[in-house]
Amino acid sequence: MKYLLIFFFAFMFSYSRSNAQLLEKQAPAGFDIILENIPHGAIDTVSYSSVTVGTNRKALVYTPPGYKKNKKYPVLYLLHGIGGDEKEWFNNGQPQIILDNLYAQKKLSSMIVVLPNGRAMKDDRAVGNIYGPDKVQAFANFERDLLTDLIPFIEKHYNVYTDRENRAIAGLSMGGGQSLNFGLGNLDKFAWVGGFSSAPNTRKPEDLLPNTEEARGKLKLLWISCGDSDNLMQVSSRTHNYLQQNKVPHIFHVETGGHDFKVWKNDLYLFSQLLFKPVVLSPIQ
Ligand code: FER
Repeated sequence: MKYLLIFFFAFMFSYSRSNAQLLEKQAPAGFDIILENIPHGAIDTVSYSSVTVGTNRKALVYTPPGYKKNKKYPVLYLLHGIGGDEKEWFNNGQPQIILDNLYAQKKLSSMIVVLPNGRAMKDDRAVGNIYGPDKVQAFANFERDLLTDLIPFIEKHYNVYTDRENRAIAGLSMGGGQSLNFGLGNLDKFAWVGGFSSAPNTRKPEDLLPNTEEARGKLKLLWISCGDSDNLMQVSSRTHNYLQQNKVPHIFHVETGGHDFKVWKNDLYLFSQLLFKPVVLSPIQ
């Protein structure tokens, strides 16, 4: 009888834990507060030669707590919005705090996170008219810079896996549109794709994913999220509707909030925990 009870409680404990993970929608209080008594990752600034742009370009690289040069890591490329640059996530979202805290709770697979500058033009700072056509075009041009300049640089200088199943791309707003366009447009390069509050640079669903059959077979995770009071919700909802109609497994996560870092930090908290793990997605959500 005693053993039966122990077994029963052990079962209930593991059952509620696994369900809690699936049902979690909001990061707990303190998820983004720095803790002194846990191990911390490190942030480097790197500079790579971009043949695409014809300049040396900067990116930030976060290596996890306990990072070892002789261990191999998967990589998440995490992209900023229209008013940002390679420091936007770092300055406003402090992903290193969120991720350090998740590592301390053993909730993350070890990964390297690269924060690029997604405005691929000679002067890539967010100055002047940030909505100008040359700047918006530069966000599209970043696809080539990423694939042919930045990714090879990272793979040369860090001990990382180079197959699609060990490469993820996600971003906020303009970076969300880039992540969906580049990720779904290059399924041979990315298996994990996330768009947070994706902007109108996101391709129309039929152009974004003409081959839904291929996506069904190749995607490990497709995450679409947006704040419920964000004016850009229509971009995410039309993508979600198309994916649903075409039975492409994905997560559509509606956040409470607008177009801001409160939402994007929560997205990072939830999305990062799914990466580089066996993910069970129900066929339609
Ligand atoms: C637009 C509205 C918003 C647009 C881009 C954005 C290119 C991007 C917002 C952001 O990155 O925060 O019409 O067009």
